[in-house]
Amino acid sequence: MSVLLGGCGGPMSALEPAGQGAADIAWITWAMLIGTGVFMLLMSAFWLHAVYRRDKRPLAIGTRFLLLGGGVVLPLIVITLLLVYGVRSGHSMLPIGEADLTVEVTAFQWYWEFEYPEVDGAQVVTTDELHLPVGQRIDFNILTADVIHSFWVPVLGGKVDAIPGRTNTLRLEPTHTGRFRGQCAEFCGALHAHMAFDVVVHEIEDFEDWLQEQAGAQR
Ligand SMILES: [Cu+2]
Repeated sequence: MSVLLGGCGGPMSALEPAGQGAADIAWITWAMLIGTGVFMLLMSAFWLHAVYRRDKRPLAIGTRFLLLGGGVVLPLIVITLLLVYGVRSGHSMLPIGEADLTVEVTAFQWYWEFEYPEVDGAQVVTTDELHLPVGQRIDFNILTADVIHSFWVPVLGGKVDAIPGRTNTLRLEPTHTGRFRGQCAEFCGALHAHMAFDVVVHEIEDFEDWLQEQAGAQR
């Protein structure tokens, strides 16, 4: 098992979440994987039983019960649960309510530019390196300077496209400090595969210090 899952960790793993949105996505991934696995085993057991049993008379369970239960009631319950969970976790990645920090993201062929709030009139901008504070709600206003790209930090949450002429906003909330990695998730030309960036999640005070330091260097 550890051999099979050996490639699933690391700084870009959606299965090792370090953010609220990614944790929601990882939870539903495991729930669906285990749920469908159990269901498949159960169905396989029924199938084996049907094929190999000696008594060929119809089962005692009514076909009506099986059809209504398996064809109407079960899908209704599963789809309703998925819908409620999906809407709730989807909303947590939308800019609803005040954010603690807003970062302007601009995608270029083939790099990323990140613009942080001004500090005493100095504008801090980084390229291919995104610095964030832990435990804060952060809105990313995502723009593109040329073609369609897609902003994605798998350990933090879902991905959102950068579309010419539009600003798309994604909210992420890092829950762990550390160094992670993001990647453009929309084919955008010859160097698309190289359009990755580092993500550094700091303690809040360390982030403030970093921002001050960068602003000081700009002056
Ligand atoms: Cu791109």
